[in-house]
Amino acid sequence: MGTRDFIRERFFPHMWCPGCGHGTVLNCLIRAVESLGLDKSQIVMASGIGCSARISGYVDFHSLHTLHGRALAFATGVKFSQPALTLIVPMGDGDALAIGGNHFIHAARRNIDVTAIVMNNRTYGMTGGQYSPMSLMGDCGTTAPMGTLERPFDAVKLATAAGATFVARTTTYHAREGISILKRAIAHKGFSMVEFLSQCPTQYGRRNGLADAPSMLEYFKTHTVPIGSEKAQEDPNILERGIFVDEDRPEYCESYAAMVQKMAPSSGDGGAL
Ligand SMILES: Cc1ncc(C[n+]2csc(CCOP(=O)(O)OP(=O)(O)O)c2C)c(N)n1
Ligand code: SF4
Repeated sequence: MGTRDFIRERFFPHMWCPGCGHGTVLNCLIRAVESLGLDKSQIVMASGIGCSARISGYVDFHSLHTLHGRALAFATGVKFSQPALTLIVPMGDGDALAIGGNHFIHAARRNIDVTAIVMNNRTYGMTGGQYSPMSLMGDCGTTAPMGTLERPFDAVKLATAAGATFVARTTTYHAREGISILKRAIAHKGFSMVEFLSQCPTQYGRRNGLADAPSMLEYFKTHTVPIGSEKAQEDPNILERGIFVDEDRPEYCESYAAMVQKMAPSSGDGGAL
């Protein structure tokens, strides 16, 4: 199987603006899936609403395009009823951490075997550039014309504190790194969170001094460093990239199956209590 086999070509051309980073995330994802040798009939993608969420239309997996903020709830239901399937959930930063924030922390806490990809463009792209919980302090948006006064979440710290057993960050500039992180995240047994800094030149960049995709990619290049680099300790504007958490803990569906097994009447005793 080649990468094109994972694409629904009939839905192209895609709806993303020229220079949008979400296409790069799609590209990294299908390359990761191809190199893992996964059977596409065993993959389910559940997404909510947003430019990021539209990715579910372009992949030739089983796909559910659901409600804003609720993708992880749908994914949890699918995984719980069919634990052998591979669940991938692409979300925007608004989808994952604003309206969907509660689902996000609880899916992480449960350690259900789902790969959550947070496509962080620091804005609500689809609805016209409102600020999001990932907008940086001072960033401008349609709902913050003078700059937002709020501090952003750190998605890596949030996922880690909530209990995710695989936590990583990369950017659309670092596409090769993105492929290898997505491979590790999908192969990981448990809740995986991959934050992908993804550029939205249309709604974020042009309001925040980064007028086009190349300048936004340049920003990802100059404002991120591999984990452990001293630069990040010295400058709070520099973000670390890489895998922050990768640990084994009982996965929710497996723990539930073990409990059901324990409760099952032993053969021959008629199920008497
Ligand atoms: C319940 C509900 N509230 C609000 C909306 C409107 N809405 C659609 S997409 C969106 C935000 C999209 O931003 P994000 O999730 O960050 O994704 P992006 O478009 O930036 O990729 C909003 C508020 C909706 N569809 N449903
Ligand atoms: S509005 Fe932003 S996030 Fe949406 S398609 Fe355009 S560039 Fe991408």
